[in-house]
Amino acid sequence: MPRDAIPQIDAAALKASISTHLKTSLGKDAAHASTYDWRMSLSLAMRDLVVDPWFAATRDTYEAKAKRVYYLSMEFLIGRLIEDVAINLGVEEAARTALTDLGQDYQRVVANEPDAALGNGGLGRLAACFLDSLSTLAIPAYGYGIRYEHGLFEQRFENGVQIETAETWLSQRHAWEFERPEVTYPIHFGGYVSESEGKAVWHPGESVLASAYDTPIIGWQAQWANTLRLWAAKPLTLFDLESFNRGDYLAANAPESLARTISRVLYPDDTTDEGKELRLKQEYFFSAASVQDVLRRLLSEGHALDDLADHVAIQLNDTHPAIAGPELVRLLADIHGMPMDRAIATARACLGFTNHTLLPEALERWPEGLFARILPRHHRIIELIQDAHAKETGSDIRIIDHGEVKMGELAFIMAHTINGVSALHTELVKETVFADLNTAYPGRIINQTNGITPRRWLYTCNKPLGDLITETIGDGWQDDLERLGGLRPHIDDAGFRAQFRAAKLSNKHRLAAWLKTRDDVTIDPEAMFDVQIKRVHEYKRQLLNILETIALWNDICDSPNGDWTPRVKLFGGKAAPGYAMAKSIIHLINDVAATINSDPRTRDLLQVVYPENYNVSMAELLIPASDLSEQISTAGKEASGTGNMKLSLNGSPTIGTLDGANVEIREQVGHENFFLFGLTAQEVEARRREHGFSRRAIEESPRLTRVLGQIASGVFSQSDRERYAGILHMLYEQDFFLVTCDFDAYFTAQRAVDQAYRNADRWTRLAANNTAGMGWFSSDRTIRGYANEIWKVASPRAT
Ligand code: OAK
Repeated sequence: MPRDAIPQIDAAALKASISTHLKTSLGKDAAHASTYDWRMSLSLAMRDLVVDPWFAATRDTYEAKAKRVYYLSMEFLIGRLIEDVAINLGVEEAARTALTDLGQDYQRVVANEPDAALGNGGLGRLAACFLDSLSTLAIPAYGYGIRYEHGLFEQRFENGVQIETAETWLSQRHAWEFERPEVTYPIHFGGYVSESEGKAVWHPGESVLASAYDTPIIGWQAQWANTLRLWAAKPLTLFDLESFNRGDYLAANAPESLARTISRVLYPDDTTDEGKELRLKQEYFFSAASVQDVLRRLLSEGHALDDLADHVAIQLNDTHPAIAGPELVRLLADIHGMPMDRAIATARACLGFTNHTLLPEALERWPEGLFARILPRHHRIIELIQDAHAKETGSDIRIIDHGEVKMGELAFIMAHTINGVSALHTELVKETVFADLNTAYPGRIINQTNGITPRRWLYTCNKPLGDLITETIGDGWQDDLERLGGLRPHIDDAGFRAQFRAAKLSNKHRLAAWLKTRDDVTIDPEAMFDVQIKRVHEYKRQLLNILETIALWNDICDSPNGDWTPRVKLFGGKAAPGYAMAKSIIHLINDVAATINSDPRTRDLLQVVYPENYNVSMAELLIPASDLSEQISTAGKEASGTGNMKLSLNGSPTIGTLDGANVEIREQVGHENFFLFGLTAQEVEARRREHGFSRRAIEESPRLTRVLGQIASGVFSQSDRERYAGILHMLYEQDFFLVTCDFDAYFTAQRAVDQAYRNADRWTRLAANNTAGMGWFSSDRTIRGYANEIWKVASPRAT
């Protein structure tokens, strides 16, 4: 490792650099600088430090002619970068001191940075963790995505109802990016295809430019930096002069507004597909720009297109970039003259595809007419891919079927390897969504269980615990997380347990102080913090949690002198704006919170708190402060989960079902350190087939019957009996996600949690065993798996 790549900078030099940027980049005098000015100056000073390691990485890749990974993703949920970069560069203390010397508070400046919310949830955050690990492992890689002008919407509650407003992170300058006006590609849509001398020629109807913006992603200890290249859509011609001269200003601006629309907003859907023309254009826009960029780089390095797979590994993050397959075939065949069969084989040899959901509504399908209108040449190429696949396998599985283009089938057939994201999920992928394709191509589906970066999700966000770990087992765990196992023998030491408890308590105080300042909400750090943070979806069953909360409230009211364990139930998460049931669940949680929190009988024992606008930065506060992690999805529905990993790593045991990566977490941390309940995936399937199962489950549970009666009679809705009629009807008549069937088991498991928590020593053992057992869930381990089993890449620094 060329250690000299690590920038050496002390507080004085950093202070000088910040001051210079304030003056020359921001044009501000220290006396009149705002927090924004200081934040930008600090970011630019730190960005300067990233450039040398970034150049060194590019140089080494080039010199070694190393194979590169290209990670294509519609979403990169990266959050804030200042602390992340400071930690990776090892300059956090210097930055703190420098700002203090300049009369500024480091924490206030850090908090001024808007979250880069270019993602919805799990899939987007996983992509961000992967970028961190790729750089940490010094694997040459590019992340490719869209530079959305508006990231994920901001959430407010008005009388408990979710209201969405546009997010505006780019209304300020983005400190970390480098604009690349020289890197542009034309992207075409529509038109028609003609044949001449056996060659297909696409005559597009409209075109835009994809223009690159690069953000360096620095790895642990600044050994390596990769690039996140985001594409912005721009018009080919800035405006239509002819219309302008006629005085038709609207028409004059049309090319610009048409183009800009493509990269304007992130679709706010999590696992459901809107089926919008614009969405298809977004997908093609960034996939086509990325593939053109890949080929340009390959050719500029003097490689032959036939050797593509020796130099290039392209990973499709779910089906959103699946059109990259046919686009690659189009470029190889139509533009570079490769025979079609060879073009298909060459493309496939470098494509991998990750599936992130089993929900049928999330499997993208496009109406064939729409698809053929927007991408006429790709429509034809997909037919040829389908023919080649039929010839190869003898299977009659179709990509274009019943008037729809099925992107899951396309991605599968065009990829050499398909992976699921947890052991259970991968088995279910083989048995359900891709059962037929698994038979046609046996062995093509493999598992790569997700992971999380321990740099952001422990070392940075949880300093008290990080320090204790370092004090106990030494440094080095940050990029070798399995070392956490070394904590196990210390768990028997009462002194260690006391320190572990103290670390948790200080994180709880930090969260309590933040809630007080931001929302004027008071919570007691001595109470158990019970946390459910994730997108709001029926399958994730926030509804189960809030129904149990009501039942607990009832029990406390019935036996006010019982031995209760004080709890704060914390929720965080957004619902897709068009998802009425999820929004109704949010409303119910807020209504229940208003009722319970104002009840003097239970105020000291039970509280419900739902801070608005959950995002990555809020997660960084909530996760270290959590005592109990709610992972209660209907078994068979959560592909993996990664919040489950973050919480357990931070010493927050799970109450959960056998779903997604919960199964593997439970194995790693030990069954006795996990609160299991609920039906298994197989039992779920069987139960669903029983007629009237939910009505029966309700009748058999007096607690649940009472809770639903209270909701129906308007106890939580100011006597409005209609407000939750939709939820109640769903529970009685349908309950696809089996909330009713798992209710009693969940309630019982929660009481076991209460009992364990009352014994502080026992609880600390549980919590510490979670931290000690989570070493396997580093995204470094996951990326090593992809590198060895899918991409076949190594670091040029590996000796
Ligand atoms: C989003 C849109 C379409 C398809 C899947 C998603 C998504 O976010 N899936 C989530 O991916 C995470 C990363 O693999 C998993 O941990 C979650 O379980 C899964 O819901």
